Amino acid sequence: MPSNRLKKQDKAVYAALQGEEKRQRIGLEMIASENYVSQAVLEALGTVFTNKYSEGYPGKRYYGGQEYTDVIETLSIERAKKLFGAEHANVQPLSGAMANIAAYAALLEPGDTILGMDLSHGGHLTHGHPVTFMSKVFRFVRYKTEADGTIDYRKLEALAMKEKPKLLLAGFSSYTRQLDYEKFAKIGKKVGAITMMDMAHIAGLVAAKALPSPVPHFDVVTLTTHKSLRGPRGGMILCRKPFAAAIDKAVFPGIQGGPHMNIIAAKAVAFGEALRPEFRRYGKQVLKNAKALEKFFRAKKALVLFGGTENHMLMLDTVASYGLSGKEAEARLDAVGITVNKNMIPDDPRGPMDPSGIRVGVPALTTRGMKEAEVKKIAEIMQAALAGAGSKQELLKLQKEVARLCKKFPINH
Ligand code: DSN
Repeated sequence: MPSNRLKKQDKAVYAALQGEEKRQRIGLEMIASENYVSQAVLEALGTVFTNKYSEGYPGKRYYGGQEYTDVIETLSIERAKKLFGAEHANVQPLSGAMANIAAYAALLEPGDTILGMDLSHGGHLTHGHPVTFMSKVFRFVRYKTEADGTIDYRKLEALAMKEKPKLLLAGFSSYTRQLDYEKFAKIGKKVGAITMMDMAHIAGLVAAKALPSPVPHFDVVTLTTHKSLRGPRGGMILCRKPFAAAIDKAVFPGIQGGPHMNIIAAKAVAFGEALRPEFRRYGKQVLKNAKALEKFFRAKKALVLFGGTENHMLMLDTVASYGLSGKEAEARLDAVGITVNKNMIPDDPRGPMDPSGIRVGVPALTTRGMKEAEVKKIAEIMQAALAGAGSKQELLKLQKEVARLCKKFPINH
């Protein structure tokens, strides 16, 4: 809860904070990349570590007064390595985008080729979308998914043989199937490419051992700490030892300045939580909840993309399923207190601001303690909102059901 000091000193900020706190409390968060951090993580974020400049790394800083920041960053690194069985961890990236950019900077020269997944097929902006600055620095080539939602690894291999990428990139922000890590590693080896996986979305599921880990298969693995991993907003890079020095140098001084030590403290707390047995149960439940969602929408004959889900999220073609654009579907669900995001579907004929689908995820619902029965109930509400006429009265009735469910499953971990 916000402190009294903020309430007295800055009413405008306090009012917005209260509004957001309430929005999160009385609504269902189904944006696949969002979650609720624990009270302990929140506390670590709001600490005096934010006052400190700590350019450099533990034991090698450019400013004095680092006895406690060194403890925090070392703890965060050691916990991260233990959690993912990694040889090296850099916990300073401020976000997933910065982690990816730093990895490119460490591994490549300008003009080098990166082979990554197409955005509309589940990839990510930072994997080479033409609107990004990185696309001006490196030559990105994109692979796509097949009509059944899988990746054809023979085609991927042929593309890699033709394009000779220096970096073969796996990972996604809206792809719902499991990648074959061994095949990526084999193709990388065959064409002499460094292999990198961006596991931002599934990092928590990997930490919980609910999904296989890409860490043993890839040279470099980037991630964000705030999605399924349920930590503070930020990024991280894991890598094999031979890449460690280049990665550290690329993060600082290559790309970033002073690390945000309060966030690194919160990362340490979150990794500590993820090392506990409860987190394993959480990860398994996330997968079960996503499957329950898929089962429901399949039974309703909605068009579930990529052939279903093997992780924490689902992609629905809302134009084909409900005659609603992604933007319209997002607005309908917003009106009943369910937050999702509109999303491009493979080779979407519509634009990114009003695409053909929505992406729906269950990590935040699962943090509230919801299981398959509640997910089914939520899916029924979603179905009623999307398939109904969308009248104000109808949506208000559904919103009340959402509020009741939220009350029964408060955010209190
Ligand atoms: N914006 C994130 C997501 O929603 O997946 C990816 O960076």
